[in-house]
Amino acid sequence: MRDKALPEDEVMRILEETRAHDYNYDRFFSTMCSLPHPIAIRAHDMFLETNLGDPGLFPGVAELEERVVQMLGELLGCPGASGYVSTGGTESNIQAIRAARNEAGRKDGNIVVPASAHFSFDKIGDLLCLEVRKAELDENLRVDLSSVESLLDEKTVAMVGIAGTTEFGQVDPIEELAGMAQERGIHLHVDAAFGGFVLPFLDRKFAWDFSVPAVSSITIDPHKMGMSTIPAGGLLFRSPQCLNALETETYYLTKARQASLTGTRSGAAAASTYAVMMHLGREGFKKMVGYCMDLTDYLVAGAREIGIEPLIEPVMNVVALKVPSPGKVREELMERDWHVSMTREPNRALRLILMRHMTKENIDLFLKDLQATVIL
Ligand code: 0PR
Repeated sequence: MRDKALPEDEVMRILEETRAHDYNYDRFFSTMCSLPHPIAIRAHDMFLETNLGDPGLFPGVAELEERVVQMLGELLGCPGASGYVSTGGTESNIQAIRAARNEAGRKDGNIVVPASAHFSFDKIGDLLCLEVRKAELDENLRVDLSSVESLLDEKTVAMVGIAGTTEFGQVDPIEELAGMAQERGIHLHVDAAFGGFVLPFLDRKFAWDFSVPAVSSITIDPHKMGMSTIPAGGLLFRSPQCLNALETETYYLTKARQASLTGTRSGAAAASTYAVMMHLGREGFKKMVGYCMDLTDYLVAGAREIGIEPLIEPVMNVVALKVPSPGKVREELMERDWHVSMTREPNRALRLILMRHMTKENIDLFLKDLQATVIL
């Protein structure tokens, strides 16, 4: 740290200069985040210094968080759901599995997740000392049920299904997983970090949320398709006991017990999420998701015109394109200032997410570069 103070203007100049090194969203096909809705930014600013870690000092924002949980519960088929606004999908997944493990009361357990699970589940295995068993995928890149079945045993504390996989945007057969979970009395967690704000607004309907009786918990991220500011995640439990299984005593705070993973946590995330959900309503979200799906269809049609096929017919606004040497193609595209990512082996492909910051004009430009790059 410096010894002497630096004038504010000077600091701001450094910040601006450094900020200019960041890339711009309009060239991003690789991100599940997007530009926050303007009302989210206003709400975020308004609640910047609030701390939900000590909610007795900020009962106003604590009330907003409760309303967010209530609205998310309604959206996901369980109006009385318990939960809280977390920092994102990783925290929500950690906490869901931690609750399941604590409820099961065993420390030497395992969890069964699809091979397509987000890497947060590898962190979970390490943190919670659980064995992470990965079930194979079927030809549609959904988890294979017989593979799941073969991995379950008496030490399984949780099963995971994904509603909107990170790489393919695919939805696992949640009802069938729920059947297995119910039969064995195992906690079923649904990771809808991405799909949670997509699936309710698609014309095509899936059975994946709390309307499926054995679904015990859901991760849903406002900072992905919820148009909120970062860091805003959501964790919901069907039963309040699960949330209780996460509580620790907080001896000297305004509230005697705390279920969140972090202590100090920004109320800005809850305010921002609340503002967007109230302002847009289902109608606004349907429009935004419709826009992203329209972009998805446009991209896939354009890719097909230049002879490039998707790995699966897109279910939501995530597309995996089959190209030769995807790693090289990605590098070439990055040189042309396009940011795309890749899926894992054995289904290596170019991965694109069509978020609300994308436009058809930029898709046209991108497809031209993609064509040139693939021919190279
Ligand atoms: N579950 C699923 C299904 C996810 O897709 C993700 C993240 C998570 C959990 C973890 O969420 P947090 O990152 O909020 O903890 N999916 C994106 C990914 O890893 C996150 C992301 C967002 C990555 C923006 C890059 C980026 O630029 O691809």
